[in-house]
Amino acid sequence: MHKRKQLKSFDIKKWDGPISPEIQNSAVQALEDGHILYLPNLHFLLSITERQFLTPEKVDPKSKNISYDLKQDQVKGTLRTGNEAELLKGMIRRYALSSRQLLEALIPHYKPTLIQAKTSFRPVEIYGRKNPSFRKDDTLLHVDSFPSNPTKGKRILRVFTNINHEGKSRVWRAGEPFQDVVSKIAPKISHPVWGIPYLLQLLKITKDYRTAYDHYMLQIHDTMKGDAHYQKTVPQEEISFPPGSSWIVFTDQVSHAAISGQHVLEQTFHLPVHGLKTESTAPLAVLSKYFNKTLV
Ligand SMILES: O=C(O)CCC(=O)C(=O)O
Ligand SMILES: [Fe+2]
Repeated sequence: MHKRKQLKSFDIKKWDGPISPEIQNSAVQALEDGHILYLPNLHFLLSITERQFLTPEKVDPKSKNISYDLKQDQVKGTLRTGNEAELLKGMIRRYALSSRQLLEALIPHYKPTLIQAKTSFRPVEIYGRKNPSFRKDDTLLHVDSFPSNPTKGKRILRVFTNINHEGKSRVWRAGEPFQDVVSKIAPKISHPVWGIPYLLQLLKITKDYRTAYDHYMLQIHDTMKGDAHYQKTVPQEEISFPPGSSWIVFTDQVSHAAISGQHVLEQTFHLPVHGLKTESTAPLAVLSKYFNKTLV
């Protein structure tokens, strides 16, 4: 049996609630404390025609996932066209809307500030997948931070659902609490260099200004992944998410690695720190305290 102290289970069966205030309160607290909310009975139903999409075929070889932007109603990363592309888009769009409904029902406190970002469908087996750089290798423990996408302190909150139809779990590893990541990793990282963030933005390497916060988060991400000794020796536990289960996690806070599995749907949300119930556990607050300065 796997130890499951990182997980907090909630018996939720519907995407659109209603959910009692007791459950709402314990969910938001567990999430902000750095737990993974595990919803073993929340599955996402596919139609018979949608099941044809459960294959790595026709994924654009340049991108490992198929991504969807709800605002633009646009899919990227698939070689499918015409009616097939429309059906695929419909499936991912339904997940985008369902995961939004879920968060609004489960954590109404976030509703006014929650920003919906990209949705993804991940039909490629992650075990043994080749990565262009260790920085892109999500089988290594990391906290999320993306080089071209500064969040300027905003949180990264993600909803995942395993839609595998062959009984295959998604296997993750979860590492140490964010505080511990910072005390071990932060002493090794470099500080931002004056002028560089302007240059990165000017050259469109970043989509926005890379704040000191984004700089440190990216350094932590890269340093964790690049340190083989850390990867091997840090306390970690394996977690299996079986088909038909969902989970919600602040991936900028919870150290995680995705080891194996195929076919998940994922929705990313951003949340400004003032939208949280407790700001003190946010990476922004932890890092500002550690470096004793304002980071955004
Ligand atoms: O695909 C997965 O299971 C998770 C990969 C990962 O590290 C992430 O999406 O942040
Ligand atoms: Fe990640």
